[in-house]
Amino acid sequence: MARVCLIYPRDIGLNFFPLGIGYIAAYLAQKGHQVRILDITQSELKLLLELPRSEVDIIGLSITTPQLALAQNIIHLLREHFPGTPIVVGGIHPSYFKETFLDENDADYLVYGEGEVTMDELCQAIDRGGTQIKDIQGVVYRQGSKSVINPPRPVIGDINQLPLPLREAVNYSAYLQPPGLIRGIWTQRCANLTTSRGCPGQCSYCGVNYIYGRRYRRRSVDNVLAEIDILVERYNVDGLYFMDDTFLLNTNWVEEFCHKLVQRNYCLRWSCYGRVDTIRESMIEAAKQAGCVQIEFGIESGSPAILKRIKKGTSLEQIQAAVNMAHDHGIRALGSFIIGFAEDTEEECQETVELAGKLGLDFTTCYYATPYPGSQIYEEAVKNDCLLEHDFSKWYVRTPNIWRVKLTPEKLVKNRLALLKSCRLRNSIFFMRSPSLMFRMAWLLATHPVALARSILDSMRNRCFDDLGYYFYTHLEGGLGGRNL
Ligand code: B12
Ligand code: SF4
Repeated sequence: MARVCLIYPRDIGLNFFPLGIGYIAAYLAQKGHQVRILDITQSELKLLLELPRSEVDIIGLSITTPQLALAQNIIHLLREHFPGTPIVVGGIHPSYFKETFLDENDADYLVYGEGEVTMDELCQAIDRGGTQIKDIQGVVYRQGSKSVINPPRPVIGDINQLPLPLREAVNYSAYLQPPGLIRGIWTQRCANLTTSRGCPGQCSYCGVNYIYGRRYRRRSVDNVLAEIDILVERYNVDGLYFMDDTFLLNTNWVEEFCHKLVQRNYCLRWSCYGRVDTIRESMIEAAKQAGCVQIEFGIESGSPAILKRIKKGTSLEQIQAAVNMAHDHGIRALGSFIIGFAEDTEEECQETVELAGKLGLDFTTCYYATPYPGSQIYEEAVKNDCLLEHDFSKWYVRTPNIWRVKLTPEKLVKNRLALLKSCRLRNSIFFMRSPSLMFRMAWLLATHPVALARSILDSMRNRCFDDLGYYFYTHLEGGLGGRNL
């Protein structure tokens, strides 16, 4: 069996436990491999040099598009310090670029799609001397100067069979530091987890289905509760952040889960993502009783025409009803909007700005439409030769000129600022209602002057001081360290 080191390139300061790597690690450990996890920012790259060379047979890296630049730096360093050690890449970015990734980057193998079973089979094959790799579904490998793409692997049918993410491979308490993940709520130890894979939606800007497909697979209620038992008993958590793309789906499941969670009497407070068209009164009532304090809705637009074009499948009535329903049950409603899809007109953007102003959300975010690889709009942008920025390291959902759209960057900036302005008071109240978050922000600002200066420059460059906090966290690099053992 192989000794595997899985690396998570952490490009943002946010302290989420990397669940993808955690699941791969758990599956490999279950199959008898020895696994360690390294979660590193750019400024922590020296940790790579501390890895004992003789104890690592295979290195795996998890890569989404925002993580690409840091991942490339890591691969470069690994090649110098671990010559001859096979490097495997996985995650949505290499999965999408499976035809070209190995040619353009110095990695040996690529696992595309859902990674657990493929990575185990690949590690076993490498351990046996590299034979039979051609028979492993979901792998891309090099043969001479070309990449060979093996057939895809079907997704795992019953995800209850997967072992729980290997949190014990890291200093997990460091991921639970205050202010926790539920913004503005006093949870001291908040854990992230996921209960499902895939999403039945087909939003044109989203890449989720590229990895998991449209079939929604959900763990059983008891399987999820067993994970929560461990989180409470072993790590003493008091908050949960469900990272499912759509947690509030299937009323029966949510209600059963909530009722059983209440019986546990853990008094946890939790947050989740929801679609405005799948929530139901009884579901929200049960969620409230079980400790739900916050629902994040992807609202995206106030224009019915845009909602249709991006295949969101929701209506303005459903949006308002969902926000009201959350509020009626004392649950905070957060919403995110997107401005600047290819065909958006000025009038349609105005409708979005107006809706954001009147919805009464507790916290509002707004980004520019960004055609991430894996999404339908990326395919269209490439086909129509609309990409203006080809260097992924410059891609920010807060940068208005990644691709050419109908509206000029100036108009996009103007509309986004107008939207954020209309929500600034509520956003500020939301932020200020969290003393722990305020205290921590003030402390970080004072102790990281370089990150502060760089974030002010970024805000000026992108003409939006609402984003100062985001840029600051982005530049924090290692300031929230201590995650690795
Ligand atoms: C939670 C989440 C976040 C969180 C936390 C992210 C984090 N770093 O942990 C927050 C809110 C911070 C976030 C932010 C953003 N996110 Co996000 N996020 C997600 C979400 C919903 C879940 C991620 C997750 O935990 N998945 C569960 C695990 C189990 O799946 P997984 O990581 O994909 O891993 C599996 C496979 O990919 C593969 N695999 C992964 N790594 C490896 C490594 C090896 C070696 C192998 C063999 C296999 C393998 O095997 C794993 C198990 O099967 C995903 C959507 C999704 N469902 O994945 C989007 C997603 C990853 N995010 C996305 C985007 C665009 C963003 C933002 C740019 C959005 C924004 N508005 O700012 C930012 C960028 C942040 C950043 N710089 O990284 C896109 C990425 C698209 C792309 N091409 O890269 C996704 C896919 C959603 C989408 N709309 O398309 N995100
Ligand atoms: S944006 Fe949300 S609802 Fe739409 S496909 Fe992606 S995960 Fe599903």
